[in-house]
Amino acid sequence: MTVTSSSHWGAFRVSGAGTGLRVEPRPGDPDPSPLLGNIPAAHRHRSRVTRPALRRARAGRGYDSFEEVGWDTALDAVAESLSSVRDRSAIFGGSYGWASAGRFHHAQSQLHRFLALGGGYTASRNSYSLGASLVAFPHLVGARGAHDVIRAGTDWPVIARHTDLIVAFGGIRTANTYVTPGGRATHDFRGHLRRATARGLRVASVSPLRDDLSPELAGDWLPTRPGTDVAVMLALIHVLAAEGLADLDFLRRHTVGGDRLLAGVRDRTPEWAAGESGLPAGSIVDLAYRMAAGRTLVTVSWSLQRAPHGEQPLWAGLALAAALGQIGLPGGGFGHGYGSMGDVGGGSVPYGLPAFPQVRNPVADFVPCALVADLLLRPGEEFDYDGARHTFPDIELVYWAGGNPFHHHQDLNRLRRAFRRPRTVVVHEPYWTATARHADVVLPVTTTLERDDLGVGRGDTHLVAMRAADTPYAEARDEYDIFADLAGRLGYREAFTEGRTAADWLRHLYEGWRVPHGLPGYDEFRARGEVPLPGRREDAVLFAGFRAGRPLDTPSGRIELHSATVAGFGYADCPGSPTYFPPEPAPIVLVCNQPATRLHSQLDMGAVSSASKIRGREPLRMNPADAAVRGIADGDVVRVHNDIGSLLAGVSLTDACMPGVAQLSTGAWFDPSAPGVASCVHGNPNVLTRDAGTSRLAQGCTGQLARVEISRHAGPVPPVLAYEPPLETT
Ligand SMILES: Nc1nc2c(c(=O)[nH]1)N[C@H]1C(S)=C(S)[C@@H](COP(=O)(O)OP(=O)(O)OC[C@H]3O[C@@H](n4cnc5c(=O)[nH]c(N)nc54)[C@H](O)[C@@H]3O)O[C@H]1N2
Ligand SMILES: Nc1nc2c(c(=O)[nH]1)N[C@H]1C(S)=C(S)[C@@H](COP(=O)(O)OP(=O)(O)OC[C@H]3O[C@@H](n4cnc5c(=O)[nH]c(N)nc54)[C@H](O)[C@@H]3O)O[C@H]1N2
Ligand SMILES: [Mo]
Repeated sequence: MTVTSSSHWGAFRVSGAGTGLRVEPRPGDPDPSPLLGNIPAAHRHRSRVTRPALRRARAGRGYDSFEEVGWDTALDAVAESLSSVRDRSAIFGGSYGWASAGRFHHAQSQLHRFLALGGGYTASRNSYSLGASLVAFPHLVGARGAHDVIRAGTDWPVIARHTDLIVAFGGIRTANTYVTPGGRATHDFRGHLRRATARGLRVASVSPLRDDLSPELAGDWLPTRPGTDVAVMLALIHVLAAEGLADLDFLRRHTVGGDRLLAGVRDRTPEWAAGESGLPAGSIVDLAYRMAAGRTLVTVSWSLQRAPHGEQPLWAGLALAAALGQIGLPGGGFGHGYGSMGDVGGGSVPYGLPAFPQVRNPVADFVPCALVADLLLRPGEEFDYDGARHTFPDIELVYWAGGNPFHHHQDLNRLRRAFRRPRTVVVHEPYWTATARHADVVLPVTTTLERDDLGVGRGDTHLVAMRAADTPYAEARDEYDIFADLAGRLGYREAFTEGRTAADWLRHLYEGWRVPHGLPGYDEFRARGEVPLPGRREDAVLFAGFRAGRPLDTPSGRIELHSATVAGFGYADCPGSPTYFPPEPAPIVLVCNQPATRLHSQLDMGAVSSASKIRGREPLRMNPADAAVRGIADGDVVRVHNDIGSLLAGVSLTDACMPGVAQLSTGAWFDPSAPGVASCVHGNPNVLTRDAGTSRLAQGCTGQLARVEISRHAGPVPPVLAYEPPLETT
């Protein structure tokens, strides 16, 4: 039997079962993701959690082995821990992470509904993806404008028709665009790029890596030191102003702070920016002229804001687009994240999608998600966030379902210390991830291949009827059934389930949603396997309404190139106008970008991810000149280290990395099994990243860059043990 399923990297078809499971792309997908190749080997991999497991308390959380128990024993233990917490703010249920595609069995939605109905929990806000953007943009362009910049930017077909030049800070990386939260049935991204290129679009890719510019695009690589984009942006504005190319009328009518901006860039010369960025002054001058000569889109990738002072490249990029005066014109102006995610510029439908209903969380306490270690280590202390001071609650119980903080957070050794603090840590996982290893109770959950669901992502073209392809692995259960049983033990099963099984909910959610869209009934939808979403549009032009006279919802109604509100917060690390903060010098800047071979840490044991490893380690790319002076040869195992931690990786030499820059993607499963050799012997870069927020304004994640030294690893190379379940052997 062949069934339809979906993932964050796209819809697909499954046949066979067990170790004979086969995956094929969805027939209608013109450009399916290579990541589908990770699914079969991961399905019944030995790293799956087979039975509920309790930590044998000996050396401490993250160091101990586990004992398998029955479901009743495990659920009794979780229910007992939940009912013994002092007050509900002592439960941290932020549980950040991507989990899997599927609108109903979405782990966060399941957990948050369960915890909220039980009395609430300390939540987390924003995302690792857009920590600075989600807080900064509302000040710059208003809350509605921020939504439009982040979720409803100019669509690709408009760019393909109108844009002459994209100035892409952080490039346009095709590998990232296969991914959209919830998935995407139709990957049309590269098609848009080819059509745009054929019409004459050119891209200036300002980036430390040559291959951040997709091969489908024509243009130039402008190699730039990481963290120096704001210097280049300010110098471009300097040239526009000095050469009479700036649109003073646009600045006057549509912004506040235009005069201050132009005064502030007087000494931001191309020569000055060249010293900061490594980009020759002549290239900056030339680029400014090209920008003014046609329809130009300035885009800033999400990666730029995942760094110290990540608010600034957003603000300076917006200021650059404003100085050019094309904001609101088709294919011109400003954009955010073209090449970061598949839904950016990827169209939209004017209505909501079916989802498991949520209830209000009665607890008001929260942290920005990237402050998780501070939350656990600093109870009762205060933190700054977006103009206010808040207090870290005292967390007794951490409940995580659908995320891997020991993949995603910075300074993993510090996170290990933080995870030792609470009384109880409960983790739901299909796999023995590093996070599961840092729990007291691990509950095995099904994967999407083992349950029915509704599959659809932001900006998607179809709603997919996801069907179970196989039985649940060993004793794994659906999150829904786990939470229903826990709610039963705690006296609120009926409130959680509303008397429905998972199958009842799927029918109910679909039926309650489909009628106004003229879609077939549930049984026919399931039989067909998918339905197209009616009313899709792909003609959005960001800020067209604003240019035509509709004010933004900022205090001034205009784009705030100077924000009195932000200035009023008095943050030295985020003043009231775009400001250049020079990055700290380092022997090598390590770019810790998204892996092209998997989604984050998911399915790292799959075929595509495994094939990329070098001597069993995550590949690190570096420039041959940097390698030569360090006596490093292609294929060597290297030790990457700084004052925060160290790791082993396998080296690939390439001039796609500019000198002084190396690249090591995130997501190799954290392996601290040989601490005498390195903090991680597998190559997870988060043992090297500093655990600090972008600024007091947004407190966003800063994991994109690390400052490191690299040397050849001379000693024996320890085995990677990250996939071996930490079970008690008796
Ligand atoms: N250094 C550095 N670090 C970064 C970044 C960076 O640029 N540099 N990027 C950051 C960004 S943008 C992000 S979004 C984060 C991503 O961080 P995460 O979203 O935490 O990473 P994932 O590997 O997707 O983790 C999802 C986990 O959910 C599990 N899972 C899958 N399906 C289910 C399910 O149905 N139920 C349950 N309970 N679990 C399930 C998977 O096995 C996996 O362990 O990483 C961040 N970390
Ligand atoms: N295949 C795959 N796709 C994914 C994901 C995945 O895990 N795998 N994750 C998804 C998620 S959750 C997110 S949030 C998005 C993230 O989307 P992004 O944050 O945009 O993606 P990254 O790949 O981390 O970074 C893109 C590029 O930015 C460049 N860069 C880094 N620092 C600087 C800098 O200071 N200046 C300049 N000019 N360039 C810099 C790097 O060279 C890097 O290759 O990707 C999504 N897409
Ligand atoms: Mo992300």
